[in-house]
Amino acid sequence: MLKQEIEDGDVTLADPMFRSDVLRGFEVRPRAIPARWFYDRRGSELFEAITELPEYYPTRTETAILLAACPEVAALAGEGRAVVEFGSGSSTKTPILLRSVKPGAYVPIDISGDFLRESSAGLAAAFPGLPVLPVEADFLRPIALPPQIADTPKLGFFPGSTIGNMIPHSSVDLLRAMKASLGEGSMLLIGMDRIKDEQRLVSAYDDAQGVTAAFNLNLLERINRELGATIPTHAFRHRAIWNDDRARIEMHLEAREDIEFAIEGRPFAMAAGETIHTENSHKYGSRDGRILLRAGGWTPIAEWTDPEGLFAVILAEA
Ligand code: AVI
Repeated sequence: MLKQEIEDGDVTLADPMFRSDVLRGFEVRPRAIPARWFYDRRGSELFEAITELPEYYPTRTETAILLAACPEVAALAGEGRAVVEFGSGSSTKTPILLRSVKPGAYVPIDISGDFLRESSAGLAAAFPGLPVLPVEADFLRPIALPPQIADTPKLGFFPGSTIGNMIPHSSVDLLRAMKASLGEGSMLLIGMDRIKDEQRLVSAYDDAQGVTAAFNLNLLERINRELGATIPTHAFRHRAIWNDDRARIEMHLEAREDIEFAIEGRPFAMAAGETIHTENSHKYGSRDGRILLRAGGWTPIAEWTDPEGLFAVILAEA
């Protein structure tokens, strides 16, 4: 039986997908749990804190690129497109785009109804008169968009280098699904983090204040909270490593000592030094992003980067 989670006075059952991903994640070798499970309320708050860390350059760098590039995006895309954002609208980046492109509608898509309602309400208040049409869905698959925008050309928006959290095979599938959702004549504005020196990359994912460590360890706390597990979280440490062969930062949780614990009464053991792989964050060389887009069925038409070449924003057409 699933353990009941009590939060803010609400009683909710643990997500069955979370449960099966966690149990499987501890059974397989190497152990691995999908990064999407980081984002409970606490995890989302910690991620927000990460975006403000001095070491975490992607958010502020992409924001600066968008501020400079959006007037050009508007000139290339033309007015009146429906802006379709994949993932709940970020408080700072989305308004930059919406102010420039003068959209006919804004369609945020997110699997979490809570984030969707919060971001939609905020954007609707900031842009009076703009139709905001939220869609609660998993954007990894093609989505039926609201009928009100059936005849409106679309501009997809996928900032943050979130694509980097997918392995290449899945990221190509995602780009194809986006093209199927947005339709012919659509455009896509996407952020991709660049390959850079290893020390800079590693410190962005292993910051001095330990916020990223807390974000990673919160996954274990979430498993304890929601699945009634007995994982001794203090017996784990956060690891961020650059995997050069695969061009990605990997996050792992490493057991500091031999441990035994239970998840829903099922016994598990880990020896000191064994790890759980919790996230991949792929980085792209100067041409890689455009190759990836072409593999996913998109034709890149413009690309912007910051003076240091840390991050890129690419505009592509279907
Ligand atoms: C959401 N995603 C793009 C972040 C990244 O940089 O891969 C998640 C993250 N993980 C640790 N720090 C940030």
